[in-house]
Amino acid sequence: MPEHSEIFNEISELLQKGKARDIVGSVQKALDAGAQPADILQNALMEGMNIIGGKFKRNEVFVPEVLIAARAMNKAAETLKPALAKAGVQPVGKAIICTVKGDQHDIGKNLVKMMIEGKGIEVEDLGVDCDTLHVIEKVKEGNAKVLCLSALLTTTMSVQKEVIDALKEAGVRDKVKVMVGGAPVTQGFADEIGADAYTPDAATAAEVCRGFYA
Ligand code: B1M
Repeated sequence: MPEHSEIFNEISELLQKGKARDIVGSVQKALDAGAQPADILQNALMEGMNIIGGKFKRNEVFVPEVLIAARAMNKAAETLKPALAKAGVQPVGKAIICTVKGDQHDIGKNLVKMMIEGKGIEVEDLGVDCDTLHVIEKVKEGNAKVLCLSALLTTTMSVQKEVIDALKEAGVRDKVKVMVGGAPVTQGFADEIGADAYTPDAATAAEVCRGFYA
């Protein structure tokens, strides 16, 4: 049996049941037992979220169940955050992250944020359903070098293009590197809309983002 698989299964089950309070204890237990934070993320939390995602798709669970699982995921991720950040270095610069207008999904965005922070980059989180003009204002006023845009719906991925177009219109396109991601987003789409980078997952996003501060 792979190392820590028992506690990883326990965490996955708790996530699927939406047991936000219990999951915090189990994540801490896994950390105390020496499990790597990235493994807990990938093999316990993401695993559980994928299972609930499949059930959602097959209409075996509905929005309320997914919401309480999402809440548990966010609680567990908060518990993991210090351990993930420990691997980081001195702050090397600033980035901005948000989920685009019309989109409420924040679990992936939060993971990308945490992993980027783990690389020693300060991240300003503008939240979900983020107004495009607000994003542009933040880029104008701040000194962020990278702008990260998350979109989970086929209907909101086009808003990533809207943001890039608005950056151009405001004359600040060159001020930031734009990174895009989220389940429906592809490299082809990123190329088409003129993004500087597409990454399929949080760990790769953090690596690519760090590369922009080299
Ligand atoms: Co929604 N939802 N949802 N949902 N939801 C999906 C996305 C869906 C695929 C489910 C399905 O039908 N199979 C589907 C989209 C279909 C489509 O567009 N083609 C869908 C739908 C339809 C909807 C609603 C419209 C449902 C409804 O109301 N009828 C509605 C829309 C609300 C809105 O946003 N306006 C809705 C609502 C919800 C909840 C509120 C219930 C909840 C969100 C809670 C929350 O986020 N706080 C929810 C959830 C949880 C999901 C699923 C089940 C899980 C998403 C998730 O968090 N995954 C999802 C099905 C699925 O993905 N299996 C689904 C885990 C997360 C870690 O992965 O976000 O993909 P992900 O992030 C990954 C990568 O994509 C990447 O890194 C992350 C980690 O490695 N990544 C980036 C993400 N952002 C990145 C940015 C980067 C780089 C990488 O650079 C900047």
